[in-house]
Amino acid sequence: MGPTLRISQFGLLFVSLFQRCESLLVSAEVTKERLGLRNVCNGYQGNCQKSCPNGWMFYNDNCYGILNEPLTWSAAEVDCQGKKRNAHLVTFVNQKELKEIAKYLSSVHGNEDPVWTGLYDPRHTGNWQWVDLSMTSYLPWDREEPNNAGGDEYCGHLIPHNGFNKLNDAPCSREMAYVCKYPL
Ligand SMILES: [Ca+2]
Repeated sequence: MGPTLRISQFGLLFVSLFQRCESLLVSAEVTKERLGLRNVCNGYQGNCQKSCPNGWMFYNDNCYGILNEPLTWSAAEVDCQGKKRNAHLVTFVNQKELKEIAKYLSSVHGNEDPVWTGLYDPRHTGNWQWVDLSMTSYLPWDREEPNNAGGDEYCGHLIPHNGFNKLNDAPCSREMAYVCKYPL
């Protein structure tokens, strides 16, 4: 009788320790959310379900990553597609999303070089599209852009001055860094 009682006491102790751990994990998640740390949970080694690769940004159920080796627009898109299912060159549908991307780029890419986005003019008609078929409801072109300079600018990139929040059209053959995006 004695030993049985002791075993069940141990069982209770185990259960209560487990519950305690669980509630600590939940409160850590809540604290992270409150502090706005969800966007930087990439690289986090703990219980972070929505994790992106190290150095990538998590925002609104998507991962965004800068690739610094310069490529042409189409080579960059092929590289993005090879990274994950449904991955493409980066797209954005509103100012809020671009703001997050711009903040991320300003912190990890510096302010020197332009970066490709998934914006292009596939038929050379001035009908700009996102490569993942997102709505082109928000296209913040830089002043006097798109200007199709030289009649050969059919791919869109973010320009570094102004903190990566304006678009310019450029020749797709130009090699530059790029941002990939994929949904989690
Ligand atoms: Ca241009």
